[in-house]
Amino acid sequence: MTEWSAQDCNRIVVVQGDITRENVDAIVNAANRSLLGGGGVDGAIHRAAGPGLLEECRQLGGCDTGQAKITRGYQLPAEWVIHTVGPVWRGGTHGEADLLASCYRNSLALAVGKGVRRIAFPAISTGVYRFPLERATRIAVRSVLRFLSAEPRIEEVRFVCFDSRTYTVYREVVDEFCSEPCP
Ligand code: AR6
Repeated sequence: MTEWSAQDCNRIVVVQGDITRENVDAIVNAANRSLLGGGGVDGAIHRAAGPGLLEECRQLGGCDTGQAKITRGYQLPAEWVIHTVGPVWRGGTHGEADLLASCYRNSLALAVGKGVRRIAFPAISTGVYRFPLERATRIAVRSVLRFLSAEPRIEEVRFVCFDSRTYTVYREVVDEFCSEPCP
């Protein structure tokens, strides 16, 4: 049985680019449990948002893996930043898949609570945290499609891929999940 419809698929967009430039209501940060910044997309978001973001993050008391917290976007085009902590890949036997799915679900739930209609995600855990890209992408796309199928208030979810390999894999997975079923 299909868990999502063509309309849900139409609310997903895959682009290659820099998430800090995204003109959406909220962008998601692939943070660490301290929420005090780091490298990769986290570093880029903090640089682009300016010092106000770190100041607000200091008040949050960190975040558990798989959970998410929300702040303002400061100097970013996005009004909100949703900070989520992906799992570090440890071979796949430490609940990594479920934790990664929770990142997407919890981020979207926070977004809905703030009235966000357009949101952009990076490829959480696939950089420094070494989650295998194809597996992570399938979890990301499946979790988002499931959420969208139950939640009409999110109009657009953008997957912002920094490099061309990530972009290609996302395109393939979205095409696979969203192709018409065989008659
Ligand atoms: N826009 C979109 N995607 C980006 C950008 C950008 N500006 N910069 C990098 N990426 P990573 P993780 C991609 O390592 O694996 C940090 O130090 C990147 O190419 O940023 O979840 C945190 O503080 C990759 O595809 O996040 C944590 O300690 C994806 O974003 C740790 O890294 C995720 O790579 C989190 O590791």
